[in-house]
Amino acid sequence: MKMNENATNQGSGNGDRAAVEFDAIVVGAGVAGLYQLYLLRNMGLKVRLFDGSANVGGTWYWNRYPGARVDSPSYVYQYWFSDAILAEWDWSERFPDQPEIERYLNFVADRCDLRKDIQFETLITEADYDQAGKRWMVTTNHGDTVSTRFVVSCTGMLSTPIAPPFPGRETFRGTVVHTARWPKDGVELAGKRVGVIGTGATGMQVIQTIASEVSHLTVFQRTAQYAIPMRNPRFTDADHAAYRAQYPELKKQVQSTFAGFDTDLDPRAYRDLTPEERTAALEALWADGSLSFWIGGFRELFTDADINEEISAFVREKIRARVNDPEIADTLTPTTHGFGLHRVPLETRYFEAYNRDNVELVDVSHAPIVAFTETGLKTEVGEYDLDIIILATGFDAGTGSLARMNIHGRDGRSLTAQWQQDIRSTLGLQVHGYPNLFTVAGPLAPSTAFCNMTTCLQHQVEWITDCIRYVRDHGGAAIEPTEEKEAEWVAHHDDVANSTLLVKTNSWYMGANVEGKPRRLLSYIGGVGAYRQMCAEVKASGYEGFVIT
Ligand code: NA7
Repeated sequence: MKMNENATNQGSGNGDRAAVEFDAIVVGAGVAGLYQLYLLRNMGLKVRLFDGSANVGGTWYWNRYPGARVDSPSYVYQYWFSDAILAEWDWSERFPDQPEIERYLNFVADRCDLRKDIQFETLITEADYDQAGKRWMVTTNHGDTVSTRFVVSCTGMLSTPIAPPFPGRETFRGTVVHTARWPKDGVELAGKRVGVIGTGATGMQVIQTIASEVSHLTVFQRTAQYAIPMRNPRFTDADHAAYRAQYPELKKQVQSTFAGFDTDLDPRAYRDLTPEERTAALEALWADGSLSFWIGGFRELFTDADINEEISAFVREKIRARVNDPEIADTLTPTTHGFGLHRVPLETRYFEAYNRDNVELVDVSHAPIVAFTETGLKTEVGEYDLDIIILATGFDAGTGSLARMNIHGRDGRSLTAQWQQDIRSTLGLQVHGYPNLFTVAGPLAPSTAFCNMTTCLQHQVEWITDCIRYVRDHGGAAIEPTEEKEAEWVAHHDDVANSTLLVKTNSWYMGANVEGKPRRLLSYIGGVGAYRQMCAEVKASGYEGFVIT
C-alpha cells in the first residue's frame, strides 16, 4: 500500500482544494471525528476531515436549542488520550450544557491543531469504491472529488433530523424550527406563543427551559415519557482536584462497565431482594439523579416484564407526585411502554412545568396533528394559534447520515438500498462489500442508546486506527469483513437483542420512528465491556473473519 508516510497535511484546509489524494478521509467533526483525525494524522497518514457545519462540535454544534445539556457526567464524558487536556480543562458542573461542551471541543481542536485538516461547510454527497485501484472516490456538495484509501464515517448516531410531513408548512406565518438546526443567533421566544412537538429527551429539555420565558406554551405529546430528575451540582476547585486524581481509575472503569459509565449494573438478582430492599435500592439509585437508575441499576429491567413493571410503577408514582392536576398527571404518566425501553432522559423540573398557568398539554395520541395552518397547528379535534413551532421530533437514527452519503461499495452495491431492506454490519464497524469503509457509532455497535457516548466513540476510533495500521504494516490495500463474519455478528446481536423487552417496544432504538425503516435494535446491548473484549479478540487474531487484499 502506498501511503503518504510523512505527510504533514500543511495547508490542506479550506483554502487548498487542489490536493485530491488522501490516505484517509474522516466525515464529521464531533467527538469521534476529531479524535479519529488526530490518531490517523499521528500515524503519518494524509487525512482530511469534512463537516457540513461551520465549526467543530458535531452534535454539540447543531443542537444549540434552549436547555441542551448532556446526560452523562462530565468527568466521564471526555477524551482520555491527552494528559495535557485532562490537566487543563475543568468542567463547571456534573452535567454541563451545550455551550460548555462546544467550548471543550473547540479547545481540543485548537490544542491538537486539528483545524488545518478540516474542511467545513462541506457535505459528502457520494462515495464510490474503485475496485481496481482499491480506493474511494468521494464527491462533495461543492462538486469536488477526492480519492482516498480509507473512509471513516464519524457522523454520529443521531444527526439526521426528521420532521413530521404535516401539510401546509409554507402557509404558516410564524417560525418553524427543528431543535437540531437551532439558529446560532437564537430564536426570540420571550412573550411569544410557542408550540413544542415532541417530548423525548430533547423536547423535555426545551419545555422545562422555556416554560417560564414564553407567554404561552402548548406541548403536543404523542407518547408520555419516563424521566429521572437530574442532580447537577456545580464543581468547586476541591471537586476538580478530586476528580483529576481519579481520572486514571475512571478511564479504566468506563471501559468495562455495561454502559461505559463509571457505575455498573447491580450484581444482585432483583428477585432475591425483599420488598424493603428493593425500595431502598431504587430510592438510592433515584437519589443519585443520574442515568444510574436506568443503566446502572438492575439488569432484569431489560428482560423481565414483571420486574420492569414494578420499576416502572415506582417511576410513575414519582411523576404523579409532582403534577398538581390529576388529569394532566394522567396524561403525563407513561402507559404504552415500560421504564427504560425508550431512551430515558434526565430532567430538571420538567413535570412541574405543567403546573404553570401558561403551559398547556395537548394529548395527540388519539387525535393527531394533521396540518399546519396559517396561524398554527391543527389536530383532528382542535386548532392552536402559535407564533413559533419547535420540532423536537428526533432523528433518523443510526443509518440516516450514512444513507444520505450515497455510498457504493464493491460491484456498485448501494449501502442506502441495502439498509432499506436489512440493516447489517460487522461489530458496527464495517460492512461486508464496502472495503476500507469504517463506521463509528454505526448500527449494531453499542452507542448512544446504551453507552456513554464518549466511551464507545473513543474505543471504536482506536479500534479502527489499529486496524488501518495493521493493514498498512502488512502491506495490504483493503480490508473488509467476510459475509460469514457479518452473519455471525448480526446473529449474535439479534440473540442478545431478542432476549430483551426492547425489541417489543416501538422507539427510535428499533427504527420505529421512521416509516418503512427495517426493524432491528440499532445498538448492541451486550455490554460495553463484552463488546470491547470481542473487538480485542478480532484484533489479536490478526483480523480473523476479515479479508485483507
Ligand atoms: P426522540 O426521542 O425521537 O423524540 C421525538 C419526539 O417527537 C417523540 O416524543 C415523538 O413522539 C415526537 N413526535 C415525532 N413525530 C411526531 C408527530 N407526528 N406528532 C407528535 N409527536 C411526534 O428525539 P429526541 O431529539 O428527543 O431525542 C433523541 C436522542 O437524542 C435522545 O434519545 C438522546 O439520546 C439524545 P413518539 O414518542 O414517537 O410518539
